[in-house]
Amino acid sequence: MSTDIEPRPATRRPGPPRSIITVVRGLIVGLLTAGTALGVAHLVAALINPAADPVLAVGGVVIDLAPQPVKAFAIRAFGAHDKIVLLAGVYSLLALTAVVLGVAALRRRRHGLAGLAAFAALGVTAVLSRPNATPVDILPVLTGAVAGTAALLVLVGSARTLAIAASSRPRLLNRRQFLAAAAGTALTAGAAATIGQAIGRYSAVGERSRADVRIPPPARPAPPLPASVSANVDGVSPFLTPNQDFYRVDTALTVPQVDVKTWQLTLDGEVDRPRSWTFEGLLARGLVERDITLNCVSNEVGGPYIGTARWSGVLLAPILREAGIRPGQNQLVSRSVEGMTIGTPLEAILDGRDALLAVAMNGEPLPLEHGFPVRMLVPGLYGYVGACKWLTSMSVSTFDAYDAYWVQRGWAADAPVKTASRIDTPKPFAQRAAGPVVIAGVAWAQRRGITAVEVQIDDGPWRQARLAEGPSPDLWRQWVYRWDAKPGNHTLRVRATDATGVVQTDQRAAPFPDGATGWHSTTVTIT
Ligand SMILES: Nc1nc2c(c(=O)[nH]1)N[C@H]1C(S)=C(S)[C@@H](COP(=O)(O)O)O[C@H]1N2
Ligand SMILES: [Mo]
Repeated sequence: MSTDIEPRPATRRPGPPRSIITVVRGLIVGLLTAGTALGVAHLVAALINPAADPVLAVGGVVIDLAPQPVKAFAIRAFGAHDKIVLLAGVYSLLALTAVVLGVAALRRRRHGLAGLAAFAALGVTAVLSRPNATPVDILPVLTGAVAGTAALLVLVGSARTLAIAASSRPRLLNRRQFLAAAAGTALTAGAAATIGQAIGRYSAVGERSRADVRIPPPARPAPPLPASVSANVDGVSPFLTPNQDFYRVDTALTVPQVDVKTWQLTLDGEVDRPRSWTFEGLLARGLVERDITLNCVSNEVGGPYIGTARWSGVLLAPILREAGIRPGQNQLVSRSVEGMTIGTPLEAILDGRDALLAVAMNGEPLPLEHGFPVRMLVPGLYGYVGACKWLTSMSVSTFDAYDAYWVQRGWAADAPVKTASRIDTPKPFAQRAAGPVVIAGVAWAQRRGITAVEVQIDDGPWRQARLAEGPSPDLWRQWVYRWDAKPGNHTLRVRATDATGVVQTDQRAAPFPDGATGWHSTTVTIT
């Protein structure tokens, strides 16, 4: 029994029970060991390749492996914060395991070391499994593991000294030793992480490159938007979505930092004349400017993942034609710098719509989050089949020959935007005074265009809403309905009709696998 080996000294001052001390100490040992390992790994990753940070790599693996319902839940529940939530989850799990290992390490050093080795193995596997990984990417994990081992030995060593000495030496001194070791390790971990962050910010090549980029004025500017595209109703999404409000959906845990000086776009696969462009070379083709509404297949009925911007870019169809598409091909596979693949039906690009290699959004170079320096944009298709951000290569092939990222995960290979409408105002559960109440929102059916929007109050008849102007079928349309509201709780519903005459279906469908359907409704209280 341990009490035989380490008898409690009679002089021991009353204090917390031994088991609690062990747990607290184990907690400190575990967290500081993990902190040192991750801090050093972060620093080394910042120096060689930010994407080789093991936490980011594990997070990336989680994103890629997460089953569809989990992803859908994350997008629904956390929206644009899904990545922060994911990283917080990874860190919490790591911290929890680290604490358990820390307590174990206090008993047996080799349990702690084995735990560290297991984490290093996990880190190496995750890092090497990332797209575009190279062997040097394991350096952050390896140096992190070495630093973690050193921290563990120092901390366990001092903790050991403390435990052995507990019976014979003054407690205070030994606790001091432990605290000194802990403080030293904490400082090392904190310094490594902070320097890593600073280097990361300093080497934000994408930010600097974007600041230097000059986008020439479009050779074919978009006609000015008439004021009548706006229904002039407070609470309706602005017709053009400001860049900082534009929704963001992607799998990138850190925003890719691309330097236009080294960036290249290649076109290959089943074409007669493969070729590549520098950024300047691409711009030299001349820019067109277009107002286009983009939305995400993951958008729920009534959801926020839609926006409209004035884009400028190079027309994609002529580029493909010049390259000479071989017979029998039906897919263009786009690849981004961080390894995303997006498959677009060639037909959609070549049928006369303005598919773009976009370089500017609302008069600025593309924001980093939206794909700087170049992204694809295909009007009428959901983003996951037509809007590859941080584009770096395009390859002509067939849908039989290659499944792109989302198709590998069960999403539809071809995904034209479905006709939909949304009530922007009143907000759900709003309270309004009886009398005139303005109901308004947006409707969209890119490529076809919206020709009617109707509103239904409770189970009453469908009434025509007034449509604001719709200059192009590739744009959403604002609508307004003036309602003479009577007191009570009411349900408001909206449905749209597209230019093919098809009325938006009331059949509820989830976003998976090719876009949500159903009527958006909202409940309000009239007093
Ligand atoms: N490289 C890359 N491009 C991507 C994605 C991604 O995850 N990675 N997501 C796609 C999806 S699902 C959508 S809806 C649009 C969103 O574009 P936005 O973030 O600029 O709004 O980008 C598309 N392009
Ligand atoms: Mo999307």
